Amino acid sequence: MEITAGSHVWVEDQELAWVDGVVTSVNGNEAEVETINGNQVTTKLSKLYPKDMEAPDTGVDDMTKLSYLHEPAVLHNLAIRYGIKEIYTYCGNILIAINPFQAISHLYDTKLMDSYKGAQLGDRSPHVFAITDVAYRAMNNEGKSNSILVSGESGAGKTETTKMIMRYLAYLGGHAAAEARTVERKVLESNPVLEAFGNAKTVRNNNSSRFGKFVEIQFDARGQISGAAIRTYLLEKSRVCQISEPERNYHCFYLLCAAPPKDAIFRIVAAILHLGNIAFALEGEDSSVLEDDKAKFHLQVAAELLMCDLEALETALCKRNMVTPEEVIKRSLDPLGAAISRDGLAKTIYARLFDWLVKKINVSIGQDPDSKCLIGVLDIYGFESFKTSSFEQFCINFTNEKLQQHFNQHVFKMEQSVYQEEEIDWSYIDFVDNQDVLDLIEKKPGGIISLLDETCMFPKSTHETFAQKLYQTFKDHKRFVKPKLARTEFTIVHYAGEVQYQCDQFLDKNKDYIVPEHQELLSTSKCSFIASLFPSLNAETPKSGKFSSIGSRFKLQLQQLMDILNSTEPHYIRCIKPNSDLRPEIFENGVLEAIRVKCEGYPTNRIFSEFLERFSILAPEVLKENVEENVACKSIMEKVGLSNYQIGKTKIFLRAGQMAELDGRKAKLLGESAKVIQKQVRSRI
Ligand code: AOV
Ligand code: MG
Repeated sequence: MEITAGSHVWVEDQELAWVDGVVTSVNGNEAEVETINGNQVTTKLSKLYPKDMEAPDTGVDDMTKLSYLHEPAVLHNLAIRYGIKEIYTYCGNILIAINPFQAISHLYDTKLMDSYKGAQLGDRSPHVFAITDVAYRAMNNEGKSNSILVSGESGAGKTETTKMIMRYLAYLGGHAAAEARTVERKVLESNPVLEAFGNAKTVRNNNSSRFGKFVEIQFDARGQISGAAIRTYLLEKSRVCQISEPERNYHCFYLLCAAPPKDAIFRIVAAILHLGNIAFALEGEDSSVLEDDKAKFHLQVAAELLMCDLEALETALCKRNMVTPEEVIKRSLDPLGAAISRDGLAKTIYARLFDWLVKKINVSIGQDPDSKCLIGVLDIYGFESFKTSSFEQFCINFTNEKLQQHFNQHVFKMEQSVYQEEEIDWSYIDFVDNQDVLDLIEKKPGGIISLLDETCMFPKSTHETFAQKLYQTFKDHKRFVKPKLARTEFTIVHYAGEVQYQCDQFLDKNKDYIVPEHQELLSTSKCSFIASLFPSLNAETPKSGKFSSIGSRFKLQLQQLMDILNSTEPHYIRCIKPNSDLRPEIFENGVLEAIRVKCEGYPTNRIFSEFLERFSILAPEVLKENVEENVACKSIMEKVGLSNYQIGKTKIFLRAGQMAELDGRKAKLLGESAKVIQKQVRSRI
């Protein structure tokens, strides 16, 4: 669109992200803009976006109704709605949810649930219930599994949204109230338990999920919930031992005081706390002993709680067996080695406890082997970038990349299906996704995970050699950056932004093994529950002492998840965390990404009659000709000199920017005719 003096535009603003204003003058490729907050801004023409002066003041409930689908228009629309406490907005059939950070009354009550039951999408205001209802009905009517995928950065509201989805599904597919321990109740009750053991306070979210979760809700032929399975993904083990202020450990450690006295689960949680307090001091040249009486006390309590031999626990922490062909020698660890050994023990116990809980919950809820249809609900950990991002962030962000690719493909497919329905040609629309980042991370061989595994298996490697290997291999990769002066850091250009990773703990964190001495100790615990967490021979757990890659196993799990998702009909909810000035934080590029995918095709379409109503003024003669609507639309486009648009069966499809161009012409025409009228009036006076 030609921007001239008088054009209404959006211009970038340091604080507000975007501010609207009017162009006062244009000089070459620069423009002067007077913004509504009274500033004069000089900027490049290419940095200005046209403002839709016909957009309603209260915003639109579906972004695809916007005439101009560009970043400022999208954010402005969300901001207007957020201002009137409308936290949900559609973008086609994707639901965008903005975290309100406060309870909005009646937003989730039973009356509201009633009103969404059976309603068509779009009949009522956008809501998480509406999307869930569509998924449920699609499953019932078509006999196909559906999934609801919730994504967004950390703290954006995924877990809260997921809980609402589950509540609504329980409402739709629930049993008579007389049955107290219904399946759906058990599913809902699993949430607080898993959150106690898998959520913690981080700098981004006071109740941050530190594991991924996929809940499969099974339904019988009558559409009633008949079973459920919960799958979890990679719990952040390091949190058990390493937390930096103001973050916290898992909630359960603080709930301990309220626990029933020495319940087996809390016996373990308490033991881990005591383990954490055992400090070591140097003895001789390179051996370690308990630092003081306090350490001795904690060791004793930990041993009592774990119901294992006190001396055996101390030896397991401070010594290692060296196996030589002739004999087994006990070698002492230095204090640092003993502390690492202690933390390793705590992490392993906690991880086993968490897995046990998930299994137990699954057994308690029960599976329905005859169920043909399910609704899967995915709630993963959101995108993260910290001052020091480590292996955990690498895995979390890898998950988000995978999901983003699924999302891109889904949006693209939906676009295609609209085009197909309208029988327009879409074959030449290029589709670019984030495959290159995924290749960088997971390609086998040659990706980061493969290189990490190779490094872990080579005895002499260090995190420095790993970093060097990365620098060499990916020096020309456009998604990989070696930061200036970096020796052990690397940056990945993720779809959501750049994240710098510190690789000094990548090797250790990728190795999943249990120290044989720890295994031996706990498998002989007198507490049968603890001993059962450490069975001596278990095909599922990695062989003690042998290297097993966490990264590779995680990659495999994610692939299996993607396979399940690909066999379902997906529905997407994108959560956004607003900041004080309502600008979605840098990491919420996902929504804009959907819009980018749309913009590669025909972001705007209009039913012929609507289009004619808005633009027939540009070629009034076409209406007089009494031609078919589609021919009239074509004539207008030809007269204005626009090409590359497409005429479908009922709608005209416009390329990005064409709507604005048409509006520009219209405004000019109206301006000119206003001048003519003014002249006429003046001449009459
Ligand atoms: P997350 O799951 O997306 O982050 P949560 O769902 O835990 O984020 O939301 C964070 C906090 O925002 C919650 O504890 C609530 O206080 C508030 N909140 C979110 N959604 C709503 C809502 N619909 N109504 C009211 N308050 C809400 V993470 O798990 O960190 O990626 O790892
Ligand atoms: Mg969460």
